[in-house]
Amino acid sequence: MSEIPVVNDIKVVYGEQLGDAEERYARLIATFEEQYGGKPDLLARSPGRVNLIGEHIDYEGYSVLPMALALDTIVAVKVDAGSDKLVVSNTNPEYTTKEFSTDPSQQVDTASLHWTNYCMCGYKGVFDFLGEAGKALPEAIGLKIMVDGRVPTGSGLSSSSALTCATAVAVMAAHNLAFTKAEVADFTCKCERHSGTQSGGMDQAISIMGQVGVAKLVDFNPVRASDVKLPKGSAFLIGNCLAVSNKAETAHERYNLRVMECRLASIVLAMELGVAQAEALEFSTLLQVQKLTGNLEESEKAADKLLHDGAYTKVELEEKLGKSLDDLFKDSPASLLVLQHNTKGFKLHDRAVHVYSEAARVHKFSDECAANPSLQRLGELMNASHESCRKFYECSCQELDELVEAFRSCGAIGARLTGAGWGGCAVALVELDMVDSVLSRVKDMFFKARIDSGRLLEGGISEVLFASLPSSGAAILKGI
Ligand code: ADP
Ligand code: NG1
Ligand code: MG
Repeated sequence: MSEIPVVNDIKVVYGEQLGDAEERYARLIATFEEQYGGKPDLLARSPGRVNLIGEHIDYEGYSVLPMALALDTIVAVKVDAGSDKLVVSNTNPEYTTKEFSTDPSQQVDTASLHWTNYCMCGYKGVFDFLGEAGKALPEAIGLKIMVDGRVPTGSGLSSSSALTCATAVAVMAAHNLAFTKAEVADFTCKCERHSGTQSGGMDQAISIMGQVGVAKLVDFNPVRASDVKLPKGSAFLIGNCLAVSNKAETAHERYNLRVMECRLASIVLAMELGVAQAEALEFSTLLQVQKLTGNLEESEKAADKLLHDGAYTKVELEEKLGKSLDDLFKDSPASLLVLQHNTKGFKLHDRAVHVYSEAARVHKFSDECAANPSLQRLGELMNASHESCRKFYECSCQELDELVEAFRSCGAIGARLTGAGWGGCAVALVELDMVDSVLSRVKDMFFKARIDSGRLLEGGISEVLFASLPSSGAAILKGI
């Protein structure tokens, strides 16, 4: 297993894609010195990601196909041995500084929705991991921390995981600990759940394990990432529809509700397939149910036939399961919050049909990439993925649909929302020699009206519409 690279020369790890990297590091170090009165001991970086295909299936145990972005989050850290505090600040003054005790068992204050919650997730993750592995915990030491982020927030490019992962890696290194990338990918997935979203693991896996030049097919349990070479002559463009989608804020009515609907779908579908009630209640993912039908296609057919259209009500489900939903989810505060707010019931048919069909599309996409790929076929899979997210998973929004449509009508071969959705970014597949033309036409068709109405600065276009190449995952930067 590969270790997180620890290097003495910043340029080796990072210089590949951002020309101004060195300047950015120098600025961060200077701001750190100004605020904390000394240089950081080390920096850690972890990138955002774009998911090419495989949306809302990682928490069901299915493989996904993301690539790491060049856009990243850097965390600078200095050990403050005389203190028993963590001081967490940001180079962006909009994000206020907060202090914490060094106690790793403290709860993350999810209700505050404060940005430092993700740093605390990363901090706790290091200690949780050691504790679960039965290893001795290092003595908690005071830390001065400063964050500098470039991943647009609430945009489906996973700024939250870039922040969680960069903090976890910085905290690990500050304590002179060294874990493998697979270990960090695994515990950062779990620890980001302290923020209140019942995260599946894709974002942390690619943020840690991403590599220059290749997308990754990420598998779970245990987390693994294998290379997927993107087709020659193709490029992926990213556009931000400008509707912000903050996942922790809306988790009870969006993300965590979907996670719950999938769990309920797996139990009900297992029962419809003949599993006894008591045994079915142990099912937690649609992947487990797939073992009953044999394959994805059969599972999709079973879901389509055996789960009814529209929403199941709470009463209907409790009768069927012989158990109250509050009891079923009693160990999960995030799920109890979903139940507290839920008024519209649970759409099991649509969610399960999406999950099984999307999981199949991921395999078709990676198989296609492996052998003489047809861009047309890849584009069709991306389009079908968007349609399923829109129609069955209901995680798109009007602005995203409009942007996806704009990409397609401006020459993209396929386009879809990326990340959790409900706002944020779309990703489009284009022929390499069409990149400039598609960018300029999408700028006119989608972004010009937003510039004219003052929602977007003309000079800000490159931050919301750009081409992206697969970049490298997390790294520790020493010798600064
Ligand atoms: P996404 O992961 O798609 O960007 P999320 O809603 O999951 O969206 O995470 C966005 C949240 O992550 C922000 O609202 C903020 O709290 C936090 N965050 C991410 N990056 C930074 C950063 N560089 N500085 C401060 N907060 C950040
Ligand atoms: P974003 O949009 O980055 O918050 C979320 C989840 C992923 C995955 C996607 C949907 C977290 C940290 N990330 O991504 O695990 O489920 O939605 O495919 O919760
Ligand atoms: Mg996120």
